[in-house]
Order: sequence, then C-alpha cells, then structure tokens
Amino acid sequence: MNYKLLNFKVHGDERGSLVSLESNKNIPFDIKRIYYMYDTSPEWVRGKHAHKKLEQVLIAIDGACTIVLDDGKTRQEILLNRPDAGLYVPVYMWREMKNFSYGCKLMVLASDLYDEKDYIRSYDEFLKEVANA
Ligand code: T46
Repeated sequence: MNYKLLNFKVHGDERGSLVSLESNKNIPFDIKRIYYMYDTSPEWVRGKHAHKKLEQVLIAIDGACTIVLDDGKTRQEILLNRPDAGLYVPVYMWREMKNFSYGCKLMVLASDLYDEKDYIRSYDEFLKEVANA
C-alpha cells in the first residue's frame, strides 16, 4: 500500500518539544487547508470515504486513534499515538478513523480546499473506480 509513515524532527529542550511542518519539505505537498477533530470518543467511527485528488497527512497531536486504510485490495490498521508522527494518505485510499481515545485531537493537513465533489462516499463506487484506474 502506498501510504507513508512520516517521523517529524522534534526540537526539544527543557522547555518542551516543538515540531515544525512545512509544505514540500517534511509534508509532501503544498498545504492548502488544516482542520482538526476533537471531543471524539471510542464508540464513533469517522471517515468512510476516499478522495479523488486530495492528499492528506493525519497527526494525532494528542491522544490516540486507529486509521483504517483500504486501497481496494488490502486493508490495514495504523495506530496514531504520537505528535511527532504523521500518516500520509494518498489519493484513492478508503479511510476510516476509529478507537479515538477520550481527548484525542487529530489534526489533518490537506493538499486542497474543501470540495465535497472530491469525495467518494460509497465503498462499492470506490471499488469500481479503483478497478477501472
Ligand atoms: C478525511 C478525514 C480524515 C467542512 O466544511 N470543511 C472541511 O474542511 C471538512 C474536513 C469538513 N467540513 C464539514 C463537512 C461535514 O459537514 O464538516 C462536516 C464533517 O465532515 P466529515 O463528515 O467529512 O468528517 P470526517 O471526519 O468523516 O472526514 C474528515 C474529512 O472530511 C476527510 O476529507 O479524509 O477527515
């Protein structure tokens, strides 16, 4: 599967830790949008869609959650539980976010502005589109 786990450099000293994220340096695209989720809880599953053009990096800046990735052939679960680690999610990858710890804050860096037309929200449609790609 062509997702990537990114390990960010931590600038740390006795005052604490700092991570810097830069377009086309440690983030593999131009960052056009940032959003984040909080007040999540373990019983809810988010996502359940894929994107046609959007690339993203997901970072659990606090707490933990599990990201399910599915490229139409293989399904894999990735635990995000470090503020210095990111998950790069390429196009045409079905994703679900689950097992949110209470207080989890999941930040997402996106390669484009919000566009509902970029979403594939039906799993059957997703399978058809990847089969034809
Ligand atoms: C993704 C995963 C990781 C906006 O108005 N602007 C935005 O930038 C976003 C991301 C969402 N919204 C609205 C659309 C919905 O009315 O916020 C509401 C919740 O969005 P959604 O149900 O799509 O949230 P998730 O957590 O299921 O999915 C989100 C992203 O939408 C998606 O691109 O890959 O996080």
